[in-house]
Amino acid sequence: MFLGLDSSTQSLSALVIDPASGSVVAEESVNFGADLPAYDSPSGFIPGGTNGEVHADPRMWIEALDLLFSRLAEKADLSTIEAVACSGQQHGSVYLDASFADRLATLDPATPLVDQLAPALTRDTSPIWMDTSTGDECRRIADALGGDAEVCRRSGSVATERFTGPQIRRFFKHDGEAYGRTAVIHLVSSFIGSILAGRNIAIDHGDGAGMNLLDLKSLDWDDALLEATAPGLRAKLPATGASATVAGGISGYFPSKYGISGSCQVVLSTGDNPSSLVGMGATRPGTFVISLGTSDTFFAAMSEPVTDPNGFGHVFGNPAGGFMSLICFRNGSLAREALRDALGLGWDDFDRGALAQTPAGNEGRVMLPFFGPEITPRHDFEGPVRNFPDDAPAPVQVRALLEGQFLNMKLHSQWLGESPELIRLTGGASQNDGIAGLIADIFQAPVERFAVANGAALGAAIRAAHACGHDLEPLTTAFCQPAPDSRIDPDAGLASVYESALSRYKTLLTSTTGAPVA
Ligand code: XUL
Repeated sequence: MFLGLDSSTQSLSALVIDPASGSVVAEESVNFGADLPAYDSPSGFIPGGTNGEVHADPRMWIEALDLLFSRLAEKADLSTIEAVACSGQQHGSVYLDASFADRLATLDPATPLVDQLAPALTRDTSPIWMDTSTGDECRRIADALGGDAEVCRRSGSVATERFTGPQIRRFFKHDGEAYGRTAVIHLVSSFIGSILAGRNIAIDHGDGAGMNLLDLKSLDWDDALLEATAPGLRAKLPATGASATVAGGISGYFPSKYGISGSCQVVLSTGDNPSSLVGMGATRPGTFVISLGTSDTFFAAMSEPVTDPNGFGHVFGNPAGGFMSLICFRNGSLAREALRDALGLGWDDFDRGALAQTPAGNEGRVMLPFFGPEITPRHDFEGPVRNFPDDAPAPVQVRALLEGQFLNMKLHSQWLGESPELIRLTGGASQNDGIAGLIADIFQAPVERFAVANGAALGAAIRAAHACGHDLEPLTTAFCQPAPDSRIDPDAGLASVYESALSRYKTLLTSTTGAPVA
């Protein structure tokens, strides 16, 4: 058996797979808001942050680990787990002093993890991926390197607010003393992995590339980026490593307390998007993944490591080798929910109903679907922009929003220079046939949905098995299958309708933001 964990924004979940039978044998989850109410973080982060700050309490993540294992041990026999790997929300960082390594090495099963590890924190709260507070830091890093194009050439992304390097710089600037006391900085994924391993583990190339610090050519930390970010940073960062690396055996804490096998191996962690690439069976170019969540993400394995000249898209390590693209759209469910609530609709009228009542292309009506600031494209939208009256009937508005979201996605993924052979769709709204069909028509590619909802945890379990000698191909064949009857083929007759819609969308975007769109 192999165990995959995913520490996401809202929950920590676990999934156990048995490669011999090709089945998922156990699944368990801890919801931060509902299960750990003492942290006052109903959605997994501390509400009310100012100046774009969005932080979470890392003690909540530690406490969730004990709770998750206690629940999992009740459900499944953990003595047969051969290896564990972890996935984590990307970019978030945890800051620890020199005592952390000793604390990890001497974990006592009689005392909760949080009591043993929390005293090592040098920063009480962790900035997470939703944080947009580091505009000044990004500019400083880009200036020091001679411009954003150079930061992007080295690290695969322009200096980006939520990325870890700019976040580290902000910490150094605002609390230099605590930065000085910091001995190690982890990503969320490598932090959880280090607790499991009982020692500081390396940061993999998948999640490491989301820091604006990793040189994509050498796959080591980049000295010029380190220097532009904060002093003495190399000494505070774990080493880098390939995702499929066994970091070592599990800490004795987990076998004594939860009966997990004492010979269980810990595989390096990765970010939730690289992990989902594995869990969605999309580690080879040609398959695009679209994940519909709080924010929508788009990612795909890359044939060549090209970068986005406009600086919205990112390049991360593909856990199966090579690279992947990632584009994050902040106005995902956030926007769908805002319009649904504004029109007083239920989900059924919202998607199936409205789409059935309106023609593809919406008779030329277009909406920039941004109910709040957007990162792709980067602009402080204060609400959606329409080329039609804002009191138009609800079905027209809903179609305009959904078409706008996926036209925007198509437009901002063109830098990849690749068209999808297949799209794999995941996340809450993916179950809706109307939305899935719309995506198939806009991208002119078949869309498949999956039986396993948590692609990131599944990807982690598959990575654990892969790093321990199982071939990736049979694992993905066994576990990454679309749900029966979930495939929707595109209507080839709509290709030209959506080509015209894309050019109308581009015109509206250019005239609104004033920025040219490639
Ligand atoms: C990716 C990103 C988000 C988080 C969500 O760049 O910021 O997708 O990884 O967990």
